[in-house]
Amino acid sequence: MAAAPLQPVPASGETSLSEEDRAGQAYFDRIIADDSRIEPKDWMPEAYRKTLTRQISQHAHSEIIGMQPEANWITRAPSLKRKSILMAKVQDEAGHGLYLYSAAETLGTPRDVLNQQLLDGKAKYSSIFNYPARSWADMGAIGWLVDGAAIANQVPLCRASFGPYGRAMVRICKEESFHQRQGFEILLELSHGTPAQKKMAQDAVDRFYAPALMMFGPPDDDSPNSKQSMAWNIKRFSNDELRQRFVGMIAEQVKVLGLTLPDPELRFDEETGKWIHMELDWQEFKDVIAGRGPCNAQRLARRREAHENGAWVREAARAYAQKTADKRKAGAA
Ligand code: FAQ
Repeated sequence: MAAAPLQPVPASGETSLSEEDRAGQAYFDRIIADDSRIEPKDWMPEAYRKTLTRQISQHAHSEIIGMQPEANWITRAPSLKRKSILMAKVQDEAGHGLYLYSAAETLGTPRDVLNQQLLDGKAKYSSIFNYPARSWADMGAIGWLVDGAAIANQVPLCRASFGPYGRAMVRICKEESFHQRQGFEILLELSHGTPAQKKMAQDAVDRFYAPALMMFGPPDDDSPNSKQSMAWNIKRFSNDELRQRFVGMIAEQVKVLGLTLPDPELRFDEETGKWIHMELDWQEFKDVIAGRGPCNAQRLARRREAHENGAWVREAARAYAQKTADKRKAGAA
């Protein structure tokens, strides 16, 4: 997208804005109305920049913290093949974090600032990663339900109005599809295994079902950001719309697995064309995002430890950058 053609526009009663800002706002409004894309150097309202920095950085933190529940199982994977698949998946999540931090940085906040917010416990990340991964079957449930919910939420974000975010999401969604399939395949194998394996698979689905539905965020009438984010073409569907759509997908897939979803109220409502699911425990959700979930403290402690252990890499990178700059200067002299 080319930079905004900053043409003066007639004042629309907004006297406190400079002429340049009014022109920028008019350009921005036109781009949004045309369902086109805003690029980093384009003019954008501060609130748009802020909400995107918030959402993209929370998303990046989720990918990085989200590596932990599965990384714990790499050494315990039941075969070499399973181990290498799981390692590849965890590495993919790190890559997603990097694309997303890069996209967030184009809005003006450096990555180390965003990272510090996470380390200080001031930034949110997805509630789901504060639940423990207790058995090998949890690797299946995380892939099928957590990556499945992530895809349902993120495919519409490929059309987000902010270019770098939408483009990052295209690649992320492709990789998440592979993740979901590998999770489904783990559960399929277990559910067709011994009675103990099937029980382990069902137990994992039972524990991850409600937390996976909460990934879509609070109910629409308690979602302060949705309305504006939808008006700006960042979000394309509301939290509840995506949640019920996801429930409909897994309601069919669970039959193939030969397992059940722990939801006595699950049904398709012919009248509204929507899936109905049980009421979720929103107090639990609030507690988890306020830092009081089963694993919040453990996840942050592990992240801080990894950050400290990585100090030598940052120092080496800085020294290398300095050496390269010195060499370039000496060459130019
Ligand atoms: N957890 O007004 P809304 C993955 C916060 S990636 C924690 O509805 P919004 C890949 C929300 O930030 C999973 N906090 O907010 C993977 C806001 O807080 P604030 C992450 C939550 O932004 C798989 C407040 O509540 N995906 O799984 C949650 O319009 C396996 C009010 O909520 C994304 O981040 C939550 N679940 O809608 C990795 C996708 N829900 O900042 C490893 C991008 C809400 O106002 C292994 N994000 N909050 O204080 C989004 O689509 C949106 O940000 C929503 C929330 C839908 C998450």
